Amino acid sequence: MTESPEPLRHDWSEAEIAALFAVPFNDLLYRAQTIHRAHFDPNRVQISTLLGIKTGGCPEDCAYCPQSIHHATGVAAEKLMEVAAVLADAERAKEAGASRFCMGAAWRNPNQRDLDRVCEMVAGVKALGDMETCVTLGMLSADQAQRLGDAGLDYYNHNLDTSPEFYGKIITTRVYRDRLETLGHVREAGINLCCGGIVGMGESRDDRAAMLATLANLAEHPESVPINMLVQVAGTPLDGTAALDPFEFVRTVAVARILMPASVVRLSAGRMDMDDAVQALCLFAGANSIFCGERLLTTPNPEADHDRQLFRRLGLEPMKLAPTG
Ligand code: SAM
Ligand code: DTB
Ligand code: SF4
Repeated sequence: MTESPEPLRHDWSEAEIAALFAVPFNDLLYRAQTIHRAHFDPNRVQISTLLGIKTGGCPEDCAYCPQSIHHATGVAAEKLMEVAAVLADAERAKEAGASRFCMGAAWRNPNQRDLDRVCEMVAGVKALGDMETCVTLGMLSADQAQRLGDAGLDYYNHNLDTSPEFYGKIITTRVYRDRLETLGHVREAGINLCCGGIVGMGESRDDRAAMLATLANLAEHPESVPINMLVQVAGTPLDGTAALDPFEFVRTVAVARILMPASVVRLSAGRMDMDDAVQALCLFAGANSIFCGERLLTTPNPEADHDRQLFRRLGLEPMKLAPTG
């Protein structure tokens, strides 16, 4: 914490953000790291663990997603997991050092019966102690968001994924406004927002800038901003998309850090396709959260042991939860 933080801004223009993307790499990273240090301990990284509690069979047609019924990816449609099995997994995550347990369901939106069970899961994970909860279930009504809040949910993940302009090229079964509406319901319920997107889907730099502008210009910045690198899965329409220059990914992280200085930025999906040096650059550029554990929802993630070694080599420590009560 080296200098006093400037006030958070919510009036970024796309041109200003495009100009940031164009800054020489070293200057951009220096600026991002300087801002990062004003808000966070630069050597602490938050660790989340992810579990798919309901996998496959999703009616939405997101072009990147292996869980959509519209794409033949070989991911089988499963039923919502039992509460006890989820809690056993959460216990393991806690022992492995996770400070947040994230549960994802391949739904367009939850029905009331399923939501009851997810609320039980949230309450059960909270009762283990020392771990925050996050769920991502698709669209929510105001009432559903409230019920999750009442169950003690800490974070709701709902990504904008890309720019408003590019959105229709990636998803046709819902519109950008639907996402923004759910984000509003989550906010009204007093739940922290985890909201970011995916890069490497064939979008332009302007699209990346426009997505970050939308996030940064929300009335309040999302507390958590996952930046995913597309994980290409055979059978999805985006399989075979030209790979993004890894330095452009690092730039996206740096710009997110500059625009949303007090938010935790997550180096999210896609680490299997990044070497350790690129990940280290992302962590220098302002990313301070990762998913640990060898599986994301349906695709592989680095082995826990590999991440432990990476932390050791970089002198990083897991971020501790703020004391409650
Ligand atoms: N069905 C809910 C929804 O879409 O809101 C929740 C689960 S969905 C799998 C959560 C997020 O995972 C998506 O918004 C997207 O950002 C990310 N995701 C899905 N497939 C991905 C992939 N192949 N590569 C990178 N991120 C992906
Ligand atoms: C997010 O932004 N990334 C996570 C989480 N939110 C739910 C999901 C990544 C999924 C990657 C593809 C898969 O494993 O199926
Ligand atoms: Fe369904 Fe979510 Fe996958 Fe889209 S990203 S197909 S909504 S599981």
